[in-house]
Amino acid sequence: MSEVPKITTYTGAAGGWGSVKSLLRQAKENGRPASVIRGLALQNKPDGFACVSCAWAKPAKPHPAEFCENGAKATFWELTPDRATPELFAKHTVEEMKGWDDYTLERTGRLTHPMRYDAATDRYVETSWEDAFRAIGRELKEIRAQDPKRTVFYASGRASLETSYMYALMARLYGNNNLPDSSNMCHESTSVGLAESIGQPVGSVRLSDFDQADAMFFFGQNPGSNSPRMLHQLQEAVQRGARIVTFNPLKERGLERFVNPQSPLQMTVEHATEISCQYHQVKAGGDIAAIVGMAKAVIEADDVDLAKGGSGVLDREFLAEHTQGAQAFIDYVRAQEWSELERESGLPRAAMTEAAGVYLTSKAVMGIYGMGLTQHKRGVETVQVLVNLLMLRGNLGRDGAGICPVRGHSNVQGQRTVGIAEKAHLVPLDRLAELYDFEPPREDGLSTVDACQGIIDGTVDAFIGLGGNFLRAVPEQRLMEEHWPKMRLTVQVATKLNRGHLFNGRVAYLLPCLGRTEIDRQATGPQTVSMEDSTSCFHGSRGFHEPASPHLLSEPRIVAELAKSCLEPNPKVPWDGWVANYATARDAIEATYPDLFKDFNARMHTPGGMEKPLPVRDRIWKTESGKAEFKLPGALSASFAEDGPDVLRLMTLRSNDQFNTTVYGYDDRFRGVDGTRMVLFLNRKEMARLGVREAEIVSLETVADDNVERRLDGLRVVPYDIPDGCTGAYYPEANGLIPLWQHAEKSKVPAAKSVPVRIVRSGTQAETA
Ligand SMILES: Nc1nc2c(c(=O)[nH]1)N[C@H]1C(S)=C(S)[C@@H](COP(=O)(O)OP(=O)(O)OC[C@H]3O[C@@H](n4cnc5c(=O)[nH]c(N)nc54)[C@H](O)[C@@H]3O)O[C@H]1N2
Ligand SMILES: Nc1nc2c(c(=O)[nH]1)N[C@H]1C(S)=C(S)[C@@H](COP(=O)(O)OP(=O)(O)OC[C@H]3O[C@@H](n4cnc5c(=O)[nH]c(N)nc54)[C@H](O)[C@@H]3O)O[C@H]1N2
Ligand SMILES: [Mo]
Repeated sequence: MSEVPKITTYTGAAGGWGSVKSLLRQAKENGRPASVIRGLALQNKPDGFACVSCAWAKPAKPHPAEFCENGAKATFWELTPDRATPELFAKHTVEEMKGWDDYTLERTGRLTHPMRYDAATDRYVETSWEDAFRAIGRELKEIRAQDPKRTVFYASGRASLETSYMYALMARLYGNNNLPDSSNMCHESTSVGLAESIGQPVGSVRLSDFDQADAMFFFGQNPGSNSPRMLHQLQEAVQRGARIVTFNPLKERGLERFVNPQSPLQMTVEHATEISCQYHQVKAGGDIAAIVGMAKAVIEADDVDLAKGGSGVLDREFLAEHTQGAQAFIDYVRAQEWSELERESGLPRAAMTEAAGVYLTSKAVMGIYGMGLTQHKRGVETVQVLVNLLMLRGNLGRDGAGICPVRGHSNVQGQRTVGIAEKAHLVPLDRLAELYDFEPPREDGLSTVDACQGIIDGTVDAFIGLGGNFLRAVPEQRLMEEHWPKMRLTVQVATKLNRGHLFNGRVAYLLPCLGRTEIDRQATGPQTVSMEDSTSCFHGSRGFHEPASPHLLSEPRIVAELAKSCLEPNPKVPWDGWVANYATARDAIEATYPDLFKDFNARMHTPGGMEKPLPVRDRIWKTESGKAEFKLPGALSASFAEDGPDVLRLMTLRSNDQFNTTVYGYDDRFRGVDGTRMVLFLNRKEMARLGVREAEIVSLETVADDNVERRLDGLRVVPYDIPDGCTGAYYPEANGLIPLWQHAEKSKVPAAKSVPVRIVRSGTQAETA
């Protein structure tokens, strides 16, 4: 962090030379360009490795360099020359390291040795793998003997299909479905919402649809930072005449204009493509109202057309043959007053009508969305209302049309596909019972929010983390950190040190693993792993770099050793065989899910990916009614916040220089914030109304009457183009402000995008640059 932060206005496009400069800065800090640059050439190639950053689709005909600024940063970050060695841990107590920020913790480099937490000295000390697995196994067995439901098996969305399959099976053999994953904080609103509405828990579009769409509606997703390779598809679409309409409280640069760093011509003249033809700064939590407003304009247009003797603008054939509940939705929409829709969305009627105009004049329409829709009280309903809008004109199961949730972690969708799920009905338990000759637990397990509650209540005794930074990513940080150490056992499988590793159960281990970019050698030679992208295509991935330390084990090996340490041997479960040859683990996946993974080993390196069947593409609806279902929202506001004179809706945001809790640096280029992450965005009108000055240092307090204090100090006020009544701060710094119970009603995704807060003034002024 620099001494004096720089706050400016960024005028450039996304991509372009800014992107190249940022990359070079990372490369320099990384100090190892040759081996890493060799790696970048292999990124997202059919014979290379799947990027460890986002889950965006990987085209069959990749660019020579099929990576983006942030994907390259992720590779650099994993292949850093720095090492967090036992010597580092000998020098610093864990208490001391709690004073380091997220950037400094990960900047210590790759973990090199298995470490045990020693409470007497408050230090991590080196241990051997044998001792670690023996001690962990002892604890896990004892807890299991008392009650297997008191252990939680968390997964961040990065682990491969092979690892994930083994991990989920381990939990079920152990005796629970306690398999929360990062998806519980992310696109669970998608998994629940789409499954109910269209009978498929994932999106319906493939990459090829981007060549055929006439219009794309973007809600609450920021491709410029979070899925930059997607900007290529958007740019190409715009260049051939497709229209993009964006709904986002913030003017995100990637959705405004883009210069493709892969195009020499565009780079020479810095010729930017305007991405969105309309940009609507909807209020946080205002999307249900905005979408209903569009639907209202569509229905009004339909009325007009019918009155003129036309056949209407709705796809009546589709509605009749394929859907249920259309009339109820149309009646609902008619009943909503424009004034209410304007108030709840924060948009004028003309904006909603104009957006509807694009919808009505497009044959193939896509609805694309991210955390701006899913992380709200009514996140599930918001997703479903977007589906309703698409269905009015038959925009499902048609080329160039469909629903497109942009998934986060590189294999988060795949983890669900192969059994990491706390909901028992999502898993073929009978098949597992038959294959492995055991009685799987049938009761639902703990989601992320449930696991947090269990940790606070003391009903969870053990936490196993397969990657991630659970304590930092979840809400209610203060209480979580306070109660976490009461657990009997905590185990973290990780590549780098993070804050979550500094809070430990009575027995605690930090187990270092290989990253996906590294060569994974097992008994039968170097191994490949596989992932599933946002468009439901599976990809093989081969590491290319020498491991960061000779002591690292692969994730499949660690999972297998954990399983063997606490479970009785089962001749049907060849843990060691799967580790010796991951292809045999893929055979097991295929045997469990024959319809999804037919000829998996033979097809996993298909250019563009091996397609998982998506029934919605063929207009097959695996819902209860056998039809696509219109669902009605419980209210027009998606937010917990009840508007009051001093209540603001806080959005917790990602910068362009982070991957979740991993902070690469302090430069949020597109938003003009450099050198600090402790900022609070407010528009000038609100600043005047609330009486706060530019660069004033303020605190935030959550507005909730549950007698829990939630406060964040030291935020610097930054004037910003953001709707009235809304404010923004960075995730994960602001996570302590989110009450655990403020989650999406139906999916339990923490409501991180409109936390009700108020500003508390202390009268301090920051230094300005
Ligand atoms: N470089 C990088 N890439 C990433 C990640 C990362 O941290 N860094 N994270 C990965 C993960 S796990 C995920 S889930 C994805 C996340 O990627 P996104 O889904 O893009 O998530 P966010 O950046 O949290 O928020 C998205 C947008 O929602 C807007 N927004 C906030 N509230 C609302 C609202 O109420 N309505 C609307 N319409 N918009 C709103 C914000 O202004 C922001 O532009 O990216 C993945 N890729
Ligand atoms: N306020 C707020 N909170 C949020 C969000 C938000 O928008 N706002 N977003 C939510 C979302 S969408 C998500 S997905 C979660 C993310 O939650 P998590 O997935 O739990 O967190 P990450 O920050 O992605 O985890 C980073 C850590 O993963 C470890 N790691 C990296 N690579 C590997 C690997 O290959 N193997 C293993 N074993 N470990 C590895 C490293 O130690 C690194 O420190 O956060 C959620 N929390
Ligand atoms: Mo995510």
